[in-house]
Amino acid sequence: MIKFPQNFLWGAAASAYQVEGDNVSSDWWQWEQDAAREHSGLASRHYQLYEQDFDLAKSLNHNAHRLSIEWSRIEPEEGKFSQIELKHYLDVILSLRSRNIEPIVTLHHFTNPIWFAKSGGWQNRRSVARFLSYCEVVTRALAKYVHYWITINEPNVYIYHAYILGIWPPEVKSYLRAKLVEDNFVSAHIKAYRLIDKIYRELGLFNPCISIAQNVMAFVPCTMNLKNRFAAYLRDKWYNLGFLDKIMRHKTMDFVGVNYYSRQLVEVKKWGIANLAMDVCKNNHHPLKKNSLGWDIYPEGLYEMLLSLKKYGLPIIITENGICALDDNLRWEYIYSHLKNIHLAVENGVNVTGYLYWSLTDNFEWDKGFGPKFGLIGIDYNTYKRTVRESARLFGQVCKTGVLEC
Ligand code: GCO
Repeated sequence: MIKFPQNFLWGAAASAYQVEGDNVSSDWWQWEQDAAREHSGLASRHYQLYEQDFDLAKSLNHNAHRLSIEWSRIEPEEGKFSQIELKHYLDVILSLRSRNIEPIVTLHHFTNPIWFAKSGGWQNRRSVARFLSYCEVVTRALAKYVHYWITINEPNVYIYHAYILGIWPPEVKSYLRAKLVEDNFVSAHIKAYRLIDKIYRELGLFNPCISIAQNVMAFVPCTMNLKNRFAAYLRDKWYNLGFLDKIMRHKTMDFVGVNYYSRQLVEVKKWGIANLAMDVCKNNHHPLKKNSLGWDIYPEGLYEMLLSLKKYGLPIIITENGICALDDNLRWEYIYSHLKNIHLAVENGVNVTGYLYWSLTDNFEWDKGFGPKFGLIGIDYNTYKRTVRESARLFGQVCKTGVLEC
């Protein structure tokens, strides 16, 4: 029997664009219309059905839920803030609180307002000021009911897909412009942290807990030659820890938000910058079970990562961990094995204070569409009927007791 610490945050995570539906003022919505892509459309209709979803989360003994605020709803035109949408998100937050579920609120989860994207998005040096203006309006509206804030979700994933691979909007392929965006993201987080903190002090409220949600991967050398080991080290330093180190230096992180999914098997063909940064093993060496997107299932990577994050001396919340799978037995096996590795890290002195499974319901998996099924709760996209999966009930028992039966 494995017992997790008292007051552990247990629940699930989601993002507005992937679950709400009809986010028509978002750059992603426009991008979907411009190309023959799967449209997010009504997504999981969470905008209308959030009370139903939170009833299910409550029935599954969740005491925390991570959501994001859709910037393009709050500010569909630059400088014009929607009181109706601010009220909607206040209702969502109060709906969680009324069920004794702790809201963990993300301010930026990959999507931007169309007007922001048209002005150059995060490449524009005014992007930071624009983001702060949005953050101020939302923070003042929700501060009283929100203890946990995530300023930016996975800046590394967003930059990699949108500015290096160029497969997400705005489809740029430029290391230089990626670096510019990263600098603006770092500045945006640091200033947003200080702004949120100032607002809470002005309002005479408790101290909020503010961080980012950082995607981290287990970079594992395929063979232990120097190129592979050096590349794995570089990727860990840049991809996993670079942003965290920067915001830690500016003392703008109250906990470490960690999104962990998988392993990357590093096999570098030759000594070259792009090779060291990107080459992976394509021969399926050291094969592992995979999710339906082909990502390796590698729970021990989370243990190793948590040990390396101990250096920050801060509480750590697993803000995302999940699997897309048609076989729900594999979903429970994934959850169980990752929880075991989290607990092993706790036994080794790592201060993990929460685990949020990605995701509460099936949802829109960005450029992959609705195919990947991550949800604890399945969605029938013809009727929007919710079906609680067996893995959700098994996880719900752990949420209730804090105990993982061996
Ligand atoms: C991410 C995002 C989520 C994804 C999830 C599965 O980590 O990329 O936070 O929006 O849907 O991780 O890929």
